[in-house]
Amino acid sequence: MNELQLAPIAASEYAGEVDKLFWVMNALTVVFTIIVMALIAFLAARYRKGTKVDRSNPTTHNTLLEMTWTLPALILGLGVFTWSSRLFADVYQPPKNAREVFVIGKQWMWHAQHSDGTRENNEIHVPVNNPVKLSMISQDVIHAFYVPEFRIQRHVEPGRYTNMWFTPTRVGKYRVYCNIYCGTQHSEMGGWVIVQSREDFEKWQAGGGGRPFYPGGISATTGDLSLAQHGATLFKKYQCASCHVDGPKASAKGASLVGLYKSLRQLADGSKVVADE
Ligand SMILES: [Cu+2]
Repeated sequence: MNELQLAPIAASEYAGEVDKLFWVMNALTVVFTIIVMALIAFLAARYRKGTKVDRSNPTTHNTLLEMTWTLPALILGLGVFTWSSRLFADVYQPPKNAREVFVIGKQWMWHAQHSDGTRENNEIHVPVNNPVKLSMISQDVIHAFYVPEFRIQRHVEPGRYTNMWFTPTRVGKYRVYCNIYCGTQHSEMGGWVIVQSREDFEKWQAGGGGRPFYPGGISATTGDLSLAQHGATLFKKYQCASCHVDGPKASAKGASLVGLYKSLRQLADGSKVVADE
């Protein structure tokens, strides 16, 4: 890899968009810095003490000049604001066809589970050119999942799911960093996103994927069940069905949970929310 490169390679669709914004903002900054510096130098030289210039009747106001520098600056500023806030919002709105991967952060490792039940530690295998949605939660303190080549980062918090997504565009291995200080071995809390061609990914999946040994913790109980199957086990174990009955016998004790996930529900105050993760 080129030692002198200014930024890591762009390996996701989002990375390309972030880089465009980054370079445009840099270019604008450089252009305006040059204009201001040149004017300072020119005016300082022209009006320095002792030079023979007309100092009578100095200009105090010039509307045209003021508009010429404030209006374009306002438009450019609002343009950059709109552009960047769109990008910012975009990373939290995964497309419907995204592959979902659940990520658990804990001191000091990343644990991933694919929706088919395949599990991995400190590695996430994904196929190239396919959007991937990460649903993340922490088992202990606040962590942050960061992949520089994808230009994405988000906090991973205990007791609350956070999401983000990316579409990898290049086959390769990309480092995952924990990007918020989370304890003694924070700097060792890393991993890899392994982007494979579709064929290689299918081979990897067919071969059973990761399924690593996992010492203790949340997923030790899940075996090779998918999250939905694991949920069904819990539903039976805690006898949720004694209140949350489905069908004609539905009692007033608890609402039916059939089809709950991703449906629109009305809350007691009348507002409506999607029952998500
Ligand atoms: Cu961490």
